[in-house]
Amino acid sequence: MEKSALQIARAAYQPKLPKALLGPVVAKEGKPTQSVGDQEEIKALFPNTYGMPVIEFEAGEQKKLEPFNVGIILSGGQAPGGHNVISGLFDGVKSLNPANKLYGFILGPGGLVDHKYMEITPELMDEYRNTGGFDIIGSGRTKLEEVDQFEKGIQILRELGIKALVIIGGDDSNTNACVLAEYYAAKKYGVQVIGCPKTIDGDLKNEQIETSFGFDTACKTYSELIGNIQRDCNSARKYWHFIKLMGRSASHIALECALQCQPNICLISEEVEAKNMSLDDVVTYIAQAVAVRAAEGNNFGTVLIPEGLIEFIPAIKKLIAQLNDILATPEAQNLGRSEQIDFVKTHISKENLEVFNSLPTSVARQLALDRDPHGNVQVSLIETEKLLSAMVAVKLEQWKKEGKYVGKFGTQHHFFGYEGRCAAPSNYDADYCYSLGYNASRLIANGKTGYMSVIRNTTAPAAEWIAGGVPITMMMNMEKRNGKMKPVIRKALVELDGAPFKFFASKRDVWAKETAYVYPGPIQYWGPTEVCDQPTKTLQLEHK
Ligand code: FBP
Repeated sequence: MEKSALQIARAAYQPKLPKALLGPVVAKEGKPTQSVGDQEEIKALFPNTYGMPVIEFEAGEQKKLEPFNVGIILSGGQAPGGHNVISGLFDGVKSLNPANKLYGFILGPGGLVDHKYMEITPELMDEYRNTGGFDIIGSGRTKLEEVDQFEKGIQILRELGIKALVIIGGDDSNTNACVLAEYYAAKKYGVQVIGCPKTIDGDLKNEQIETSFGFDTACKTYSELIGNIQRDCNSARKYWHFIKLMGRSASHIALECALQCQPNICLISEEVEAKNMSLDDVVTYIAQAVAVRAAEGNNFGTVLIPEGLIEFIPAIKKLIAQLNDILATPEAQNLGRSEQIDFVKTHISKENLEVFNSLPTSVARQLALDRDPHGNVQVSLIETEKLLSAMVAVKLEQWKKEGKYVGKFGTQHHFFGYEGRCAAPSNYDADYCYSLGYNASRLIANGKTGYMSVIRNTTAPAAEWIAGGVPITMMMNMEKRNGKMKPVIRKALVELDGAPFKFFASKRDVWAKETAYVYPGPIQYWGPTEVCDQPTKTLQLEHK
């Protein structure tokens, strides 16, 4: 594989580890834990993995272990740093015994079920250290939830002598990891399952998990691009740029980019829901900002839009909930696409039908059609940025007719998501991911299963980071998925009383009116620590 000069230099970077992981460790166990909600139901569903203690590693003596093999799976959307989780795990496993082997299952959880795998050799590993992407073994969105899949999995795990499986994924994939851990524990199959918190969306976080990996690099990449657009915007002074940002339901990415770039407007879906705003309220809010800036001669600006916005407009949320139930029925599942739309139209309530019919056809179609394997609406396919700018144009035209000055309204549209998912990991993600992987090897060595690898205190220098494990059941509650109540990891949405949102809310009126843009520039890998090693603004504000 031919490499760029940056890739060659970056390959030599040795990621930092928490001090506790630099030598042999012992596991210090805390008190028994409880799930965040629905304790009785979760306990009944996970009798073998419920209530386990939180673990923190300390320097100590490592028990002698027979050689063992480990399997790894990358699950779901790509996130910068995945290769470093693998290299951390690889180095950790080899440090315990050089004869230990690491196997990667190809193209996600489906690789385990279909017995598609490869050994990760030292040469192969060296090709991918500190690089972005998941291409070393590929990723996929197959949902691991059927006994038949677990049984096919155990066949290949036994064949390869695999003692533990590490699943790198978001909330849904880690939920599946926990279900698998419980199943193997109940059957006494002797295979441990460990999860690792991944997703650019930043919504896999809680009291124990500070952030999911990839969020840092993805946000810095989008912020570079938004900064570049803002500079262009402030140079030409003739366009309003509508920028949609990935992040699925949660608005963490949009909020972090707003904190980094100070755009004129950033919508936060969670706030739209809390304030019970309609689509028209959102449009009016943007149009007002456009008119205020126009009055000052500024016919340009930037609007950041979280990709899940549509789902959070209360009337549309209600509609989606009913569509989900209808689409999950066997009757609907057996229909073709166009028949499905007619079917839902005749089965939804009158109130929801009105909302459905009021939406532009393309949005209505998207809401009524495909779900991903976990039952989520595929929000990345809805062009909210175009929908909003078109509706703002109509509103401004209407105000103009009423005699209000609205200036000129030229627009450009962007959607940033894939641009950041495979970026070369920032120093933060390179170190964080390597530590998560290395730490997973210590959880395995200590016989743990049903745990998520966790590294905390990450706003401090890496040496002071805290390494350990959290039982996955601790993060669970019951939620409706594909029409049924299921145990799932609770998704972390933007908290409106949290420090990052409060800081943003205290500044946004000034940013809306003035041109207060910040241009963050590209991620730097070498140089002063205040330029190269800073975590996200979200994390910094949360830890203040
Ligand atoms: P994960 O939750 O699997 O990490 O995926 C994140 C994400 O990038 C979302 O932000 C986005 O909505 C989705 O994946 C798009 O996925 P796909 O490319 O498979 O359609």
